[in-house]
Amino acid sequence: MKKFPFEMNMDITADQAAFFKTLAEKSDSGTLRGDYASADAQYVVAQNWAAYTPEQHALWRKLYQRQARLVPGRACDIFIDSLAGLDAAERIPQFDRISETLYKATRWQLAAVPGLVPDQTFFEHLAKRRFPVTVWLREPHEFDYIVEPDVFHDFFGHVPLLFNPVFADHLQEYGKGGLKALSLDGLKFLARLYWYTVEFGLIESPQGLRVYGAGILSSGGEIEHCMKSAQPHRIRFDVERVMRTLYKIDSYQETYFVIRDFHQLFDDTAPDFTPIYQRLKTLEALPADSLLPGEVNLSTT
Ligand code: HBI
Ligand code: FE
Repeated sequence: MKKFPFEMNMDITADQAAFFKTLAEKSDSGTLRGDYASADAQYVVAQNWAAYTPEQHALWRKLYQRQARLVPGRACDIFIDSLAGLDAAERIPQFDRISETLYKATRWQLAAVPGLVPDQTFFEHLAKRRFPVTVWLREPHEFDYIVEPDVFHDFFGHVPLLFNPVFADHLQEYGKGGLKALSLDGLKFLARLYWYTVEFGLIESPQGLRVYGAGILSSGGEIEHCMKSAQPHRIRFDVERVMRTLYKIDSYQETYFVIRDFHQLFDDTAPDFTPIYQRLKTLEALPADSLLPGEVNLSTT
């Protein structure tokens, strides 16, 4: 039986206690998937790379091959270029080695974690330019769908973008903004921003729309769906609109928000969100499939 930190001799904050309580209630097993027993106060663990089995490396290779075939013409250039430099096609990467390369590029590093970590901890890592990457890999029967993020989602989906200096700076600012949002009761608004950008964002390119969101890039189905399907809306990114919009975690997205470039993401999310949170608290949230008057559905080509 896995142990939560509150069962061990470890001081945890109210935020952390609430985190484990809600996640324990949400999952069938009553426990999170990862092994939190050896985590330190920042939830960092050793990756223990030598313990991955040949079968796990083989499953990684299959996941990687399927996704790598899907990204040309769909993922943004920085993703494709960075991925190629990571040498991660054959086996689960060693985080320490990647951290060295990444640090030289944008002064970011990876932090090995047992799985989901409390919001505050997550934001603290980002604010210090450390990206939390889950150490465990899904099982073969979960090839197409997992409930909690695993090493394939976290690494394949998120790490390549960290090589872009503007995106890298944005994510650090997001972490600082997250810590601030906790004190302003604005977390749900900021979580929507993360969802519709870092996880499911699209970006313009001279060749048409491209994907930069990790939730799409690590998904076998959504990468095609978000580019080709006539169903979802694809509308211009607007901070307040995004923060007002509900999202679904168990289906393809009904709306994708499109940024012009990573400078837009950085610039538009730089201002103090305090007045925005205040305004949003007085408004109804919008359903995930809303299209408001004046909003234009963009073509993907
Ligand atoms: N923990 N490991 C991990 N990865 C996440 O993406 C993550 C998390 N904890 C909290 C969290 N995300 C949310 O707070 C943000 O998505 C808003
Ligand atoms: Fe993610």
